[in-house]
Amino acid sequence: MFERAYRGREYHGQSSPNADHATAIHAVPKPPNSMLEVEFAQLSDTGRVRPHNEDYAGSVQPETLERARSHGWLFVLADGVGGALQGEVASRTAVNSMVANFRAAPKEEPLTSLLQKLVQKANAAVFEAALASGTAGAGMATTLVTCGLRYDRAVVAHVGDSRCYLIRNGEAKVLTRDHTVATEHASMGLLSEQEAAESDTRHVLSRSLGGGLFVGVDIADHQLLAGDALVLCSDGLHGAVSTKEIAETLDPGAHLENAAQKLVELANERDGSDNVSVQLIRIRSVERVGMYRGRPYKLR
Ligand SMILES: [Mn+2]
Repeated sequence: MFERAYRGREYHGQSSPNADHATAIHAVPKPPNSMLEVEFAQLSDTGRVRPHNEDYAGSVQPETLERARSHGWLFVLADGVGGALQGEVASRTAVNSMVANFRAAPKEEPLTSLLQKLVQKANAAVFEAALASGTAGAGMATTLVTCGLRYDRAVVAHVGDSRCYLIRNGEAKVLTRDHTVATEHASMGLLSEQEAAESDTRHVLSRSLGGGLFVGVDIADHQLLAGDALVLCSDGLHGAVSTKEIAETLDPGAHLENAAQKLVELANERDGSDNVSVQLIRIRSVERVGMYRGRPYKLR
């Protein structure tokens, strides 16, 4: 059973020289003052039924303190859809586009405007990949959830039903709202939350990357506290594992690699019909700054 559950596991996220396996721990050398310090682990698994893993994840960690302040960290996870191998192409194209453009971004561009642009570029990249592959590419699309970290802020952007959770003081809360037909119907009052959670349309995306030249991106800025954890995941995880269980798995003593493994294992035990991917980010400390017109200044 165990072997079956883990067959076909793949590690993604080979996006930086020090992060070419799933469980890399990212930390910038400690400067004299307190600053943002981040620990990270990720895992992507094919599940027990599907022949391919159409999920894909990547990250960018700053190599220097200066880079931590001018750019920060980027995490991104995508769940591809489309016939044949198109879903895999879509999610990989989107993640690689985000990673490359984050690296190439100008210094100190506010994360909200930067992520907005990067997601639009990733959308265009998937759209073009679909066009380039002709009829085979029809319907090629992907979800995307991404999180940028700098100083004491997390900016979260998403399209589709991949989610970001914030875990603080043992409680998890979803920072994203799924772009699915069921959720849209619930927000219009056509379905109750309960009906939406059980509806057949809960897996039907109302927005995705790659469907057109432009995409509506939901984006929000959150303050971080030391001890917070962020979880990015595909629906293979949140469809099978509850918010409460995610919070419990991420208790402050938990080793991130073990927590990632536990979550994937739990999703596979319960369901296993979909690919399961998770990125776990723990905030060890933050750098508190004030912001004036999008620029940071030191707080005394
Ligand atoms: Mn999925």
